[in-house]
Formats: sequence, structure tokens, C-alpha cells
Amino acid sequence: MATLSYRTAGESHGKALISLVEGMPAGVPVDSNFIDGELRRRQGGYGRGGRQKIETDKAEFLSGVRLGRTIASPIAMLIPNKDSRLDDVKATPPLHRPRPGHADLAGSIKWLTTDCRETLERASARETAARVAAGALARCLLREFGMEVFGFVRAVGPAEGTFDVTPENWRELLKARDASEVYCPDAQADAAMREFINDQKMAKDTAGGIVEAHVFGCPVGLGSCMTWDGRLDSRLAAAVVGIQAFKGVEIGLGFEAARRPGSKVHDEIGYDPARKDEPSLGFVRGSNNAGGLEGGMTNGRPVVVRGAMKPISTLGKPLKSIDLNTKQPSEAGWERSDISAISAASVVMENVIAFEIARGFLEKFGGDSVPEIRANYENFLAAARRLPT
Ligand code: EPS
Repeated sequence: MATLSYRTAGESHGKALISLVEGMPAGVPVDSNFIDGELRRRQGGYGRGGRQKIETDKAEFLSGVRLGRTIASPIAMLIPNKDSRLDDVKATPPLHRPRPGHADLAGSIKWLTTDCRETLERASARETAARVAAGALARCLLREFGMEVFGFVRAVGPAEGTFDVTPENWRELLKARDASEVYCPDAQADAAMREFINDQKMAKDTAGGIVEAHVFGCPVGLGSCMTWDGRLDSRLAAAVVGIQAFKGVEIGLGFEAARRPGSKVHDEIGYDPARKDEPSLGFVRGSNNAGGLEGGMTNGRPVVVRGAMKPISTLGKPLKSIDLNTKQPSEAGWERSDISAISAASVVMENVIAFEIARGFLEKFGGDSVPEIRANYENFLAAARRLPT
């Protein structure tokens, strides 16, 4: 049985994006409408550029699924690019003036070329469509075991939503998020965020922001404190900072925990026998400052992750740069781009997180098929409830 993993292939203006998922057990019902819905959400949001009017992202399953269910073989998904023109040099001309903040300069030097296009085509955030497809597929597995993920935009520039998210209110917030163009469930913050994005558009500038995701229904004990890369928080952090344009990640209280004394950080432990059938096994916490992770392992509370995305590096009013061919000062190049892709980033983050949770879940309870995993899971829960033995 392979470890759950995924790879992607594809350039922004190549023929297609590919997502290849290995290690998915047999018997997972594949909800194509849900996966395509997540791809559609990734294309949306406030402040996006012209590309999304061209594309209609949908995942075509090339392998690994039969009659709507996974069959344990590698799953290849194809997302075609309508705006495919990579070999047409007139339509995709070389770019010699690297954009500060993009992969252009470092990539051009690394691969010994002065044409930044060689790098930017793969560095482009278009590739995140393939990550969303993999994550949304992983969520089909998570749902079988009662786990749900909810992601949204917390802040854009200085505009920030101040609402709390709980296991009780998140479904209501999800409706509000879906009614918001920015994907922020707080109407007041949504208006302030749109205003900030509009201001950047007028100024030919760009906007970044903070996105947040909560995972509900995780059992205790995913991840491990035994090795640094077995820690679920280390994998979540890698998955988040691995998203194009992400510069920071926080779990639970995050950096704020460093400013407080321990008594104002740690979540006191209680026990409520009436809740012993929940994933937390009846262990209750008055707060969730740990963001559902202690010692790199899930503790039965929702997993809470935030990611910081820098503003898009293609500016309508370009910053100073150097022409790589002449080494003379020049304005950075301009490519069609977004003013802000923060809403899309929230969809990407919630799906890459989902994938890591699914990987941790299969490491603990994995089997070759859903019924086998279910038996393992129920056996563990029963053993945990029998403690002390
Ligand atoms: C993106 C597609 C790209 C960009 C954007 C994200 O399409 P194009 O380059 O054809 O306009 O809009 O990519 C970037 C922000 C970037 O820096 O490359 C997408 O599908 O998300």
C-alpha cells in the first residue's frame, strides 16, 4: 500500500495541468461535482484577472476511478488549458525584465537563461488548480469518516474579519462565505476588503491577505511527536508555505502565543462523558489556542491554520528592475494577472490542508479499502474509550 501522495505537472499556458494521486484506497466515492465545484471556486473571487473568463476548470479522470469509486490504482486527473499557446512565441513572447517578487530572476539565473518565461510558466499560480483537484479528492475520503474542511479569507491588506469560527457556527458561516465575492463570511469586512482591492486597482497596484482554514471531526492522534517530519503541524506548514506567493503560516494562536504567558495560551483539559462518542472522546477544552495540534498530533479539537499571501507580483505600474539582456535599468515586465487572488488562495489552502489530514489519517488507520480502514478506525476508537485497560 503506497503512502498517500500527489504530484502535479503542467505550465500556465501549456496543454493542460495534471494531478497524479497515489495511495488512495479502494472504495472512496468520488464526488466529481464537489471537485469541479472547488475548481470553480478557485477560479472566482474578487480582483481576479482576465484568464478566469477564458477557462472553465474541470477535472477529467484518466485513471484510478471506476463507476464513481476509487479502485486503489494511481489516479490521474486532467485539467485542460483553453489558453494554451506555449509553443507560439508571438503569443507567449520572451520576458527579459524580471518582476520583483516573482520567480523570474532567481529561476532565470538558476536555469541559465535570460527568458523569464521558461520559469514563470511553471511558477504561475495556475498550477494550484491541480493541487485543488488532489485536495478535493482527498476530501471525498475525509467525508467518509466525518471530517470537513472550511476555508475563507480572514484579511485583505488592513481589512480584517473579527468573527470566531466554531464547530457549531461554521455551516452558517460557510453560507455567508459563499455569498461573499471575497469569500469572507463577515459582510462588513467583505465590503472593506473589496474597497481595498478597488483602491489597488485604481493605483495599478496589487493586494495580498490572510486566509484561514478549520478542519472539523479529526480524531485524536493524527501525526506523531516521534519524528520532525511525522509532526502533522510541520506537514501542514510545508503544504501552506508551498503554495505560490505564501510567506507565512500560523497554527492556532500562532505568533500571538509568543506574546502571552502560558496561562493565557494553553487549553485546559476537562472530561464530559456525554461527549465520549465524539472524535475528542469526551476530552473537552474551554479554548482552542493550540489550533487542534499538540506535540504535532491532533488533539480532537478543530485544526486551525492561517496562511499569509503576499500581494501579486505583477504590477500594472511596474517596479524597477533590470533587463537581463542589457543589464540596464528597466521597468519590470507586465503580464496579464490579478489585482488579488486571495479568494482563490483560500480555496487552495483549504484543499492542500485537507490532503495532509487525509495522509495523516491513512498513516494511522490505513488499509487497502474503505471498509478495512473503517474497521481499523472503529477498533481504535473502541480501544481508546476502554482506557485505562
Ligand atoms: C492563474 C492564471 C494565470 C494568472 C495567475 C493565476 O493566468 P495568466 O498568466 O494566463 O493570466 O492569472 O498567475 C499568477 C498570479 C502568476 O503570478 O503567475 C490561475 O489560474 O490561478
